Amino acid sequence: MEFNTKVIHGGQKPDPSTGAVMPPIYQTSTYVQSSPGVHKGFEYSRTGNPTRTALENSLASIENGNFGLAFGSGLAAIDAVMKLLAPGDEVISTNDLYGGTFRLFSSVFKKFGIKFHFVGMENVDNIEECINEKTKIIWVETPTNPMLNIIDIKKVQALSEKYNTMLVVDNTFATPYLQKPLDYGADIVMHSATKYLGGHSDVVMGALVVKDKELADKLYFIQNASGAVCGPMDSFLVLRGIKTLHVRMQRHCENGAAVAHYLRSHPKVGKVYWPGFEDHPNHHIAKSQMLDFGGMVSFSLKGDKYQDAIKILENLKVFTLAESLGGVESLSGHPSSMTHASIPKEAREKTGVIDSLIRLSVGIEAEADLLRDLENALELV
Ligand code: P1T
Repeated sequence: MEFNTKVIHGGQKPDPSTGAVMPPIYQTSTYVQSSPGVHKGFEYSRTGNPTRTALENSLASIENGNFGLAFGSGLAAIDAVMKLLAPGDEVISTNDLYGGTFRLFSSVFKKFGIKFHFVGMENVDNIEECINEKTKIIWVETPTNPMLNIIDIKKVQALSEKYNTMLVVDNTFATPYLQKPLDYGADIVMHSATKYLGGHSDVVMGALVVKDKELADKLYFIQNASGAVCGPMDSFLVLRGIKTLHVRMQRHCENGAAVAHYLRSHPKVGKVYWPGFEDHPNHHIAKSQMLDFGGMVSFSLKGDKYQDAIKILENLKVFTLAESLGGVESLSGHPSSMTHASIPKEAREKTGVIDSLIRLSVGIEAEADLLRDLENALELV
Protein backbone atom coordinates (compact mmCIF):
# COMPACT_ATOMS: atom_id res chain seq x y z
CA MET A 1 0.00 0.00 0.00
CA GLU A 2 1.28 3.49 -0.87
CA PHE A 3 1.65 6.08 1.91
CA ASN A 4 -1.26 8.21 0.66
CA THR A 5 -3.55 5.18 0.93
CA LYS A 6 -2.10 4.07 4.26
CA VAL A 7 -2.99 7.37 5.96
CA ILE A 8 -6.62 6.66 5.13
CA HIS A 9 -6.89 2.88 5.35
CA GLY A 10 -3.76 1.61 7.11
CA GLY A 11 -4.64 -0.72 9.98
CA GLN A 12 -8.31 0.28 9.70
CA LYS A 13 -11.44 -1.80 9.30
CA PRO A 14 -15.12 -1.00 9.83
CA ASP A 15 -16.27 -1.28 13.42
CA PRO A 16 -17.06 -5.00 13.99
CA SER A 17 -20.17 -4.40 16.08
CA THR A 18 -21.99 -1.88 13.83
CA GLY A 19 -20.13 -1.59 10.53
CA ALA A 20 -19.39 2.09 11.24
CA VAL A 21 -16.77 3.20 8.72
CA MET A 22 -15.11 5.57 11.17
CA PRO A 23 -14.24 4.00 14.52
CA PRO A 24 -16.75 5.13 17.14
CA ILE A 25 -15.50 7.12 20.12
CA TYR A 26 -15.69 4.36 22.72
CA GLN A 27 -16.22 6.65 25.69
CA THR A 28 -16.02 3.90 28.27
CA SER A 29 -13.60 3.10 31.06
CA THR A 30 -14.48 -0.58 31.34
CA TYR A 31 -15.94 -3.61 29.51
CA VAL A 32 -18.27 -6.40 30.56
CA GLN A 33 -16.86 -9.84 31.36
CA SER A 34 -19.12 -12.89 31.09
CA SER A 35 -16.96 -14.71 33.61
CA PRO A 36 -13.79 -13.42 35.35
CA GLY A 37 -11.17 -12.96 32.63
CA VAL A 38 -13.60 -13.80 29.81
CA HIS A 39 -14.19 -10.74 27.59
CA LYS A 40 -14.10 -9.50 24.00
CA GLY A 41 -10.49 -8.31 24.04
CA PHE A 42 -10.88 -5.21 26.20
CA GLU A 43 -10.90 -5.08 30.01
CA TYR A 44 -10.12 -1.54 31.13
CA SER A 45 -9.42 1.57 29.05
CA ARG A 46 -5.98 2.31 30.50
CA THR A 47 -4.90 -1.08 29.18
CA GLY A 48 -6.77 -0.80 25.89
CA ASN A 49 -9.62 1.06 24.20
CA PRO A 50 -10.94 0.27 20.69
CA THR A 51 -10.69 3.88 19.47
CA ARG A 52 -7.11 4.07 20.72
CA THR A 53 -6.35 0.69 19.15
CA ALA A 54 -7.63 1.95 15.78
CA LEU A 55 -5.28 4.94 16.07
CA GLU A 56 -2.34 2.80 17.22
CA ASN A 57 -2.82 0.53 14.20
CA SER A 58 -2.85 3.57 11.92
CA LEU A 59 0.34 4.93 13.52
CA ALA A 60 2.11 1.60 13.02
CA SER A 61 1.03 1.50 9.40
CA ILE A 62 2.09 5.02 8.38
CA GLU A 63 5.53 4.70 10.04
CA ASN A 64 6.16 1.28 8.43
CA GLY A 65 6.28 -0.31 11.88
CA ASN A 66 4.45 -3.22 13.44
CA PHE A 67 3.26 -1.74 16.74
CA GLY A 68 1.93 1.70 17.66
CA LEU A 69 1.38 3.16 21.12
CA ALA A 70 -0.50 6.37 21.86
CA PHE A 71 0.08 8.49 24.98
CA GLY A 72 -1.42 11.53 26.67
CA SER A 73 1.30 13.85 25.28
CA GLY A 74 4.58 13.76 23.39
CA LEU A 75 6.44 14.07 26.68
CA ALA A 76 4.47 11.12 28.12
CA ALA A 77 5.70 9.05 25.15
CA ILE A 78 9.30 10.14 25.78
CA ASP A 79 8.84 9.39 29.49
CA ALA A 80 7.78 5.83 28.60
CA VAL A 81 10.93 5.31 26.51
CA MET A 82 13.15 6.56 29.34
CA LYS A 83 11.51 4.05 31.69
CA LEU A 84 13.16 1.28 29.67
CA LEU A 85 16.39 2.40 31.39
CA ALA A 86 17.89 1.69 34.80
CA PRO A 87 20.10 3.82 37.08
CA GLY A 88 23.64 4.04 35.68
CA ASP A 89 22.53 3.91 32.05
CA GLU A 90 23.55 6.69 29.68
CA VAL A 91 21.79 8.51 26.87
CA ILE A 92 23.36 10.53 24.08
CA SER A 93 20.97 13.19 22.85
CA THR A 94 21.16 15.90 20.25
CA ASN A 95 21.95 19.28 21.85
CA ASP A 96 19.33 21.16 19.85
CA LEU A 97 15.95 19.73 20.79
CA TYR A 98 12.54 20.67 22.15
CA GLY A 99 13.03 22.44 25.50
CA GLY A 100 10.53 20.17 27.25
CA THR A 101 12.47 17.07 26.20
CA PHE A 102 15.65 18.66 27.55
CA ARG A 103 13.83 19.46 30.81
CA LEU A 104 12.48 15.90 31.18
CA PHE A 105 15.97 14.46 30.60
CA SER A 106 17.97 16.89 32.71
CA SER A 107 15.54 17.66 35.54
CA VAL A 108 13.61 14.41 35.97
CA PHE A 109 15.50 11.37 34.71
CA LYS A 110 18.93 12.67 35.74
CA LYS A 111 17.65 12.49 39.34
CA PHE A 112 17.07 8.76 38.88
CA GLY A 113 20.68 8.12 37.94
CA ILE A 114 20.48 8.32 34.15
CA LYS A 115 23.34 10.28 32.59
CA PHE A 116 22.70 12.46 29.54
CA HIS A 117 25.22 13.75 27.03
CA PHE A 118 23.99 16.57 24.77
CA VAL A 119 26.03 16.75 21.59
CA GLY A 120 25.83 18.41 18.19
CA MET A 121 24.88 15.49 15.95
CA GLU A 122 25.12 17.34 12.63
CA ASN A 123 28.59 15.84 12.72
CA VAL A 124 27.99 12.20 13.65
CA ASP A 125 31.61 11.79 14.86
CA ASN A 126 30.67 13.85 17.93
CA ILE A 127 28.45 10.97 19.07
CA GLU A 128 31.16 8.31 19.03
CA GLU A 129 33.29 10.33 21.45
CA CYS A 130 30.61 9.92 24.16
CA ILE A 131 29.74 6.26 23.61
CA ASN A 132 30.77 3.77 26.27
CA GLU A 133 29.51 0.45 27.60
CA LYS A 134 26.79 2.23 29.61
CA THR A 135 25.26 3.94 26.57
CA LYS A 136 21.77 2.52 26.05
CA ILE A 137 19.98 5.09 23.89
CA ILE A 138 20.95 7.54 21.16
CA TRP A 139 18.20 10.17 21.00
CA VAL A 140 17.86 11.96 17.68
CA GLU A 141 15.54 14.79 16.75
CA THR A 142 15.72 15.64 13.02
CA PRO A 143 15.02 18.24 11.82
CA THR A 144 15.84 19.73 15.21
CA ASN A 145 13.63 22.14 17.12
CA PRO A 146 14.13 25.07 16.59
CA MET A 147 17.35 25.30 14.54
CA LEU A 148 16.30 22.90 11.77
CA ASN A 149 19.58 21.00 11.88
CA ILE A 150 19.59 17.73 9.99
CA ILE A 151 21.04 14.56 11.46
CA ASP A 152 22.05 11.62 9.26
CA ILE A 153 19.79 8.83 10.55
CA LYS A 154 21.56 6.08 8.57
CA LYS A 155 24.97 7.06 9.92
CA VAL A 156 23.72 7.27 13.51
CA GLN A 157 22.01 3.90 13.06
CA ALA A 158 25.32 2.35 11.97
CA LEU A 159 26.91 3.68 15.17
CA SER A 160 24.07 2.45 17.35
CA GLU A 161 24.37 -1.00 15.79
CA LYS A 162 28.14 -1.06 16.22
CA TYR A 163 27.84 -0.25 19.93
CA ASN A 164 24.62 -2.17 20.51
CA THR A 165 22.56 0.81 21.68
CA MET A 166 18.98 1.70 20.86
CA LEU A 167 18.24 4.47 18.35
CA VAL A 168 15.18 6.62 18.98
CA VAL A 169 14.12 9.27 16.46
CA ASP A 170 11.72 12.09 17.34
CA ASN A 171 9.99 12.42 13.97
CA THR A 172 7.65 15.26 15.01
CA PHE A 173 8.96 17.90 12.59
CA ALA A 174 9.26 15.62 9.57
CA THR A 175 6.25 13.30 10.00
CA PRO A 176 6.21 9.94 8.19
CA TYR A 177 5.11 11.77 5.04
CA LEU A 178 8.63 13.18 4.76
CA GLN A 179 10.78 10.65 6.62
CA LYS A 180 10.46 7.10 7.94
CA PRO A 181 13.20 6.42 10.50
CA LEU A 182 12.24 2.74 10.98
CA ASP A 183 13.15 2.17 7.31
CA TYR A 184 16.67 3.36 8.20
CA GLY A 185 16.90 0.93 11.11
CA ALA A 186 15.80 3.13 14.03
CA ASP A 187 14.36 1.09 16.91
CA ILE A 188 11.70 3.55 18.04
CA VAL A 189 9.99 6.45 16.30
CA MET A 190 8.51 9.04 18.63
CA HIS A 191 5.97 11.80 17.88
CA SER A 192 4.37 14.72 19.52
CA ALA A 193 1.09 13.85 17.77
CA THR A 194 -0.10 17.23 19.04
CA LYS A 195 1.60 18.64 15.95
CA TYR A 196 1.31 17.53 12.31
CA LEU A 197 -0.33 14.14 12.98
CA GLY A 198 -3.28 15.77 14.73
CA GLY A 199 -2.79 18.76 12.47
CA HIS A 200 -5.52 21.04 13.80
CA SER A 201 -4.18 22.34 17.14
CA ASP A 202 -7.06 20.73 19.00
CA VAL A 203 -5.41 17.87 20.87
CA VAL A 204 -2.31 17.03 22.93
CA MET A 205 -0.95 13.54 22.30
CA GLY A 206 2.21 11.46 21.93
CA ALA A 207 3.06 8.33 19.99
CA LEU A 208 5.67 5.61 19.68
CA VAL A 209 6.06 3.14 16.83
CA VAL A 210 8.36 0.10 16.79
CA LYS A 211 8.96 -2.97 14.64
CA ASP A 212 10.26 -5.39 17.25
CA LYS A 213 7.70 -7.42 19.25
CA GLU A 214 9.85 -7.77 22.37
CA LEU A 215 10.47 -4.01 22.53
CA ALA A 216 6.78 -3.33 21.85
CA ASP A 217 5.81 -5.61 24.75
CA LYS A 218 8.14 -3.75 27.12
CA LEU A 219 6.64 -0.42 26.03
CA TYR A 220 3.04 -1.70 26.28
CA PHE A 221 3.88 -2.86 29.80
CA ILE A 222 5.13 0.66 30.70
CA GLN A 223 2.15 2.30 28.96
CA ASN A 224 -0.24 0.26 31.09
CA ALA A 225 1.84 0.28 34.27
CA SER A 226 2.50 4.04 34.26
CA GLY A 227 -0.84 4.88 32.69
CA ALA A 228 -0.09 8.04 30.65
CA VAL A 229 -2.63 7.10 27.98
CA CYS A 230 -4.79 9.34 25.80
CA GLY A 231 -8.58 9.27 25.81
CA PRO A 232 -10.90 7.96 23.09
CA MET A 233 -12.02 11.41 21.89
CA ASP A 234 -8.40 12.51 21.37
CA SER A 235 -7.63 9.20 19.65
CA PHE A 236 -10.51 9.85 17.25
CA LEU A 237 -9.28 13.38 16.50
CA VAL A 238 -5.74 12.29 15.68
CA LEU A 239 -6.97 9.39 13.57
CA ARG A 240 -9.09 11.90 11.66
CA GLY A 241 -6.11 14.24 11.33
CA ILE A 242 -3.86 11.51 9.93
CA LYS A 243 -6.27 10.94 7.03
CA THR A 244 -5.25 14.29 5.49
CA LEU A 245 -1.60 14.27 6.57
CA HIS A 246 -0.22 13.84 3.03
CA VAL A 247 -2.30 16.68 1.58
CA ARG A 248 -1.54 19.05 4.44
CA MET A 249 2.19 18.27 4.40
CA GLN A 250 2.42 18.98 0.69
CA ARG A 251 1.04 22.49 1.27
CA HIS A 252 3.10 23.02 4.45
CA CYS A 253 6.21 22.26 2.39
CA GLU A 254 5.23 24.59 -0.47
CA ASN A 255 4.41 27.47 1.86
CA GLY A 256 7.49 26.75 4.01
CA ALA A 257 9.72 27.05 0.95
CA ALA A 258 8.05 30.31 -0.12
CA VAL A 259 8.45 31.83 3.36
CA ALA A 260 12.08 30.70 3.68
CA HIS A 261 13.04 32.21 0.32
CA TYR A 262 11.13 35.42 1.04
CA LEU A 263 12.83 35.90 4.41
CA ARG A 264 16.24 35.21 2.95
CA SER A 265 15.80 38.04 0.46
CA HIS A 266 14.66 40.52 3.14
CA PRO A 267 17.25 43.18 4.10
CA LYS A 268 16.30 43.18 7.81
CA VAL A 269 16.61 39.42 8.24
CA GLY A 270 19.86 37.91 9.55
CA LYS A 271 20.03 34.15 9.10
CA VAL A 272 17.25 31.89 7.84
CA TYR A 273 17.24 28.26 8.97
CA TRP A 274 15.51 25.87 6.59
CA PRO A 275 16.94 22.56 5.32
CA GLY A 276 15.84 23.23 1.74
CA PHE A 277 18.57 25.82 1.12
CA GLU A 278 21.42 24.35 -0.89
CA ASP A 279 23.93 25.90 1.50
CA HIS A 280 22.24 24.45 4.62
CA PRO A 281 25.11 22.43 6.18
CA ASN A 282 23.32 19.07 5.80
CA HIS A 283 21.10 19.88 2.82
CA HIS A 284 22.36 16.79 0.97
CA ILE A 285 21.32 14.56 3.87
CA ALA A 286 17.90 16.22 4.09
CA LYS A 287 17.53 15.60 0.38
CA SER A 288 18.34 11.94 0.71
CA GLN A 289 16.40 11.06 3.87
CA MET A 290 13.38 13.37 3.46
CA LEU A 291 10.83 13.67 0.67
CA ASP A 292 10.70 17.47 1.01
CA PHE A 293 11.84 20.06 3.57
CA GLY A 294 8.81 20.64 5.78
CA GLY A 295 6.93 23.67 7.02
CA MET A 296 9.18 24.87 9.85
CA VAL A 297 11.39 27.92 9.32
CA SER A 298 13.43 29.83 11.91
CA PHE A 299 15.15 33.18 11.37
CA SER A 300 17.12 35.81 13.23
CA LEU A 301 17.27 39.55 12.71
CA LYS A 302 20.19 41.70 11.65
CA GLY A 303 21.54 43.32 14.82
CA ASP A 304 20.00 40.56 16.98
CA LYS A 305 17.77 42.92 18.95
CA TYR A 306 15.36 41.22 21.35
CA GLN A 307 12.94 44.18 21.12
CA ASP A 308 12.77 43.92 17.31
CA ALA A 309 11.82 40.23 17.53
CA ILE A 310 9.13 41.02 20.09
CA LYS A 311 7.74 43.84 17.91
CA ILE A 312 7.49 41.54 14.90
CA LEU A 313 5.79 38.82 16.95
CA GLU A 314 3.32 41.31 18.39
CA ASN A 315 2.41 42.59 14.96
CA LEU A 316 2.06 39.45 12.88
CA LYS A 317 -1.64 38.98 12.17
CA VAL A 318 -2.00 35.79 10.11
CA PHE A 319 0.81 34.06 12.03
CA THR A 320 -0.62 33.58 15.53
CA LEU A 321 1.86 34.01 18.39
CA ALA A 322 1.56 30.73 20.29
CA GLU A 323 3.45 27.68 21.52
CA SER A 324 3.22 24.55 19.37
CA LEU A 325 3.41 23.89 15.64
CA GLY A 326 2.13 21.65 12.89
CA GLY A 327 -1.49 22.83 12.75
CA VAL A 328 -3.21 24.07 9.61
CA GLU A 329 -2.87 27.65 10.89
CA SER A 330 0.46 29.47 10.83
CA LEU A 331 2.05 30.03 14.23
CA SER A 332 4.96 32.17 15.32
CA GLY A 333 7.09 31.73 18.41
CA HIS A 334 10.06 33.13 20.30
CA PRO A 335 12.05 30.03 21.32
CA SER A 336 14.34 31.70 23.86
CA SER A 337 11.41 32.94 25.99
CA MET A 338 8.80 30.32 25.07
CA THR A 339 9.42 26.74 23.91
CA HIS A 340 13.11 26.64 24.85
CA ALA A 341 13.14 28.81 27.98
CA SER A 342 13.90 25.72 30.10
CA ILE A 343 17.33 25.38 28.45
CA PRO A 344 20.01 27.48 30.21
CA LYS A 345 20.83 30.66 28.23
CA GLU A 346 24.45 29.69 27.60
CA ALA A 347 23.59 26.22 26.26
CA ARG A 348 20.75 27.67 24.20
CA GLU A 349 22.86 30.36 22.59
CA LYS A 350 25.55 27.82 21.72
CA THR A 351 23.07 26.06 19.45
CA GLY A 352 21.88 29.35 17.90
CA VAL A 353 18.78 30.08 20.00
CA ILE A 354 19.61 33.77 20.36
CA ASP A 355 17.29 36.57 21.49
CA SER A 356 16.14 37.63 18.02
CA LEU A 357 15.40 34.09 16.84
CA ILE A 358 11.83 33.66 15.62
CA ARG A 359 10.35 30.27 14.80
CA LEU A 360 7.55 29.94 12.26
CA SER A 361 5.27 26.99 11.81
CA VAL A 362 4.08 27.77 8.31
CA GLY A 363 0.47 26.74 7.87
CA ILE A 364 -1.60 25.98 4.80
CA GLU A 365 -3.16 29.41 4.23
CA ALA A 366 -2.67 31.34 0.96
CA GLU A 367 1.02 32.01 0.37
CA ALA A 368 0.41 35.67 -0.56
CA ASP A 369 -1.27 36.38 2.79
CA LEU A 370 1.61 34.82 4.71
CA LEU A 371 4.26 36.82 2.83
CA ARG A 372 2.27 40.05 3.18
CA ASP A 373 1.93 39.45 6.91
CA LEU A 374 5.70 39.06 7.28
CA GLU A 375 6.31 42.09 5.08
CA ASN A 376 4.01 44.27 7.23
CA ALA A 377 5.55 43.17 10.52
CA LEU A 378 9.14 43.51 9.29
CA GLU A 379 8.39 47.05 8.12
CA LEU A 380 7.91 48.10 11.75
CA VAL A 381 11.51 47.42 12.84
O1 P1T B 1 3.90 18.96 23.75
P1 P1T B 1 3.97 17.46 23.69
O2 P1T B 1 2.88 16.83 22.91
O3 P1T B 1 4.16 16.85 25.04
O4 P1T B 1 5.29 17.09 22.84
C1 P1T B 1 6.58 17.40 23.25
C2 P1T B 1 7.48 17.57 22.04
C3 P1T B 1 8.34 16.56 21.68
N1 P1T B 1 9.15 16.65 20.60
C4 P1T B 1 9.14 17.74 19.82
C5 P1T B 1 10.06 17.81 18.64
C6 P1T B 1 8.28 18.81 20.11
O5 P1T B 1 8.29 19.87 19.30
C7 P1T B 1 7.43 18.73 21.25
C8 P1T B 1 6.52 19.85 21.64
N2 P1T B 1 6.89 21.07 21.09
C9 P1T B 1 6.26 22.27 21.30
C10 P1T B 1 5.21 22.41 22.12
C11 P1T B 1 6.83 23.41 20.58
O6 P1T B 1 6.17 24.47 20.44
O7 P1T B 1 7.97 23.28 20.09
